[in-house]
Amino acid sequence: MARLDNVITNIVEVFLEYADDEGKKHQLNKEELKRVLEREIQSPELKGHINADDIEEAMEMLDKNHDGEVNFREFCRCVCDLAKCYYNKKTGKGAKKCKGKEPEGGQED
Ligand SMILES: [Ca+2]
Ligand SMILES: [Ca+2]
Repeated sequence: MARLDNVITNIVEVFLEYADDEGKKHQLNKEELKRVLEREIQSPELKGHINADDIEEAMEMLDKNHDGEVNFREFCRCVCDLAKCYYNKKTGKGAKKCKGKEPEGGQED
């Protein structure tokens, strides 16, 4: 498979594998989210942006529609945010605003 084919199918497959594990299908609850973050993100610099040790905070950060679970759309946004962080780091654009928080929340840390 070409590289982007791989990336795209992997995003879908990783999501479904964890999201369909328990509870609601196609939704990551806290336990599932914790597992996917712990097992599928190993690079220290990416781990630094989303911390599985503080799953409450990670969930709050990702759960944009506040239904207590992470759906595929929210998961994609997370992956995309991590990609942007990596991009910024690689291109030297400064990775400061890479906590995955969006201005709509109104809170800065
Ligand atoms: Ca689930
Ligand atoms: Ca949600």
